[in-house]
Amino acid sequence: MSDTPQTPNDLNAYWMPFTANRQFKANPRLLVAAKDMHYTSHDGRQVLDGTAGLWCCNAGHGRAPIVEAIQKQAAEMDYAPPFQMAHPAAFELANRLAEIAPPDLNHVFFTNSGSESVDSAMKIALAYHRANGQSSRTKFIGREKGYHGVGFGGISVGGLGNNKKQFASLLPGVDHLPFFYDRGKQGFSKGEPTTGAEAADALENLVALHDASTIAAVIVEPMVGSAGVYITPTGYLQKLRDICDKHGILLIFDEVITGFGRLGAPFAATKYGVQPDLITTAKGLNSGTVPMGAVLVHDRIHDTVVNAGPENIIELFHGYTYSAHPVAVAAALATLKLYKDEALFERANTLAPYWQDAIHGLKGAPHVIDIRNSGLVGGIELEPRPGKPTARAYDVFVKSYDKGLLIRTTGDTIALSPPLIIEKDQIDQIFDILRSVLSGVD
Ligand code: PXG
Repeated sequence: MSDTPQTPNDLNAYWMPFTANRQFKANPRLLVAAKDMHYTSHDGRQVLDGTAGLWCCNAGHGRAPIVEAIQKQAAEMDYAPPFQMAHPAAFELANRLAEIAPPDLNHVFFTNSGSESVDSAMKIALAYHRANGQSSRTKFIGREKGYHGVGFGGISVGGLGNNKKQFASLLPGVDHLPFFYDRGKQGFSKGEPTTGAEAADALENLVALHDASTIAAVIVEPMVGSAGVYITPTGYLQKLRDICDKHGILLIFDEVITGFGRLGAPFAATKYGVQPDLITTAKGLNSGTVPMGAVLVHDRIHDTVVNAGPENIIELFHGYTYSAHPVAVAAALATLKLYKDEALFERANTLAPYWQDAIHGLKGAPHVIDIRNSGLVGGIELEPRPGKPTARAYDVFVKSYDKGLLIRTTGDTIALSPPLIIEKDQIDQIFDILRSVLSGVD
């Protein structure tokens, strides 16, 4: 037993993720309720949700059809084992996802998070090449600034130094594409930058370096989320697709953030008309209500792995106790229905020009050095305080919260991704608060 008193209000035992624990616990921000576009804070204030929780509550909070589906499922059947057993709704959900997925991505592997989706997709890519008689294809190509969750696979292909440096050696056989962003040329682009697609040509250099016969897959976020909201230049993703096709390399889109309407379409792949071989998802899949992720898999990959051996042999030695958990599945089915009934992906697309005008209205506000947007996502980059990176953005985050707005900051960039049910006056409110906060920070 530790000597630490374990009283209900003691904040000590909970080791918070991706948080400055001592700083937070000295001045905690606790959320106690959520409905539609707002959180309620522990001191009873309404806080406008500018981030859909953490890029996930795309349908808004406390939506009755999702809540009821979760309650009903928990009462009817809490759990069903997913290995050599199943429950009917899991098949139903896979079919619903295949319906909205890009063409030929008709198979679904369920996970419980984005990190698990990434590791699953990487394993599926390896299993595919092996079943296809190309077991020398074992390397992965990620990209500088990529965020692919926190599993060892994900941090290896990821391109954020802070997420790797504490954890010694990672996956071997990984290389990274250079980042595509150039503020001088792309700064203050409205929507997709029109320059920078040629950064994808670096994939040819990596293929020459490693030889195509050793490369399993390329994994990229079709819009860089966590690292600071960088919108992919027009034509970049198609170039990656073409180079991958030329060399028999699989292309994985990590759509944990961009999936389910964030960019005004079911997936970024749909919006940009570029076909990946695998898509990783989580977050918006059930609007963040129950932990869940999924990998959408091309027919060719599924069929090659599943048809590789005799019928009584398990084809993929991979899965999770909670794959297709009944409560998560029920939440996802209700969420997908809500997205459809309220046409929320179209709504995001329709609101996007208003959002774009509103966010670019901050050009010229104190400290703002770039503004980036697409669909209902936005990044506002601030000039860092000399010698104190992230400090200014952190102040903006705290002051915004005090004024009733939840934002996310990453480095010195404010990241915005509101629920897709946001109204125009709430968009105005976000930028009014930010304008006044930016004027008040040094
Ligand atoms: N891929 C991408 C593209 C993500 O954005 C993950 C994988 C991992 O998902 P899980 O469910 O394992 O967390 C993510 C997660 C931020 C932030 O500050 C973003 C994420 C997670 C935590 C913080 O922007 N995205």
